[in-house]
Amino acid sequence: MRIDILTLFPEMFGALSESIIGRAREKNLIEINVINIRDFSKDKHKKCDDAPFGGGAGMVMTPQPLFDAITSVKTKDSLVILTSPRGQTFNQKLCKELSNFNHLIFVCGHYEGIDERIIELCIDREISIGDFVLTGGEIPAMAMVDAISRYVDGVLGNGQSLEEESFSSGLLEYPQYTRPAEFMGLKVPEVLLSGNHAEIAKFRKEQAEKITKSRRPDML
Ligand code: 4FV
Repeated sequence: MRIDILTLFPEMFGALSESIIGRAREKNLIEINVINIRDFSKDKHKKCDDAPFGGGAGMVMTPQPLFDAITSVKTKDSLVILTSPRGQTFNQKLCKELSNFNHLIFVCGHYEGIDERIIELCIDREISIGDFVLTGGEIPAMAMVDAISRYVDGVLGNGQSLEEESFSSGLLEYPQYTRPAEFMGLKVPEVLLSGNHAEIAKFRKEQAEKITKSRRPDML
């Protein structure tokens, strides 16, 4: 899978060079390119934003640098995504759908957003990470790229299941424990030390159902 991320703040994406995603990039399981929209500005001062027509607070990203940056990477197989509070809410189902595309282009708005004509001309999907407003679309793009990359073969270590985890199984995830078997007087549930896989699976399903019922009854 190839992912191109268009942003005015490339340095924000250092997190995608660390840990699981970083290793997946090193192994060429996923290609992630971070592209600076400012490099495409034809303004003599490399300006990429301007005051909104009609007045109002803040600045809007100008269309020319965005259009040329998107056009520089877009192919017939690309899906162009704008991260935006106006968009469809991102969730595990949408995540899995997006992981089936060969080429994703994330456009990160900043300030008050981007010129609407870019949405009309270039954007295929507007996607939101939730009903709140951030200063930029970079963190939403990072979150989506992280979640989507987990679906690419080989990115998660052997044995890690995409099916058992929260939202994929239809339930919130059961509690996890590791060494030591007792910590600050709190013991790991005995069944998890029993080696009885059927009992362990039963225990975990019961725990997942209990947590989901109390915290997210809407999921049941
Ligand atoms: C956002 C969200 C978000 C709005 C204006 C970027 C900001 C600024 N993106 N899910 N919630 N974006 O708040 O995706 O341009």
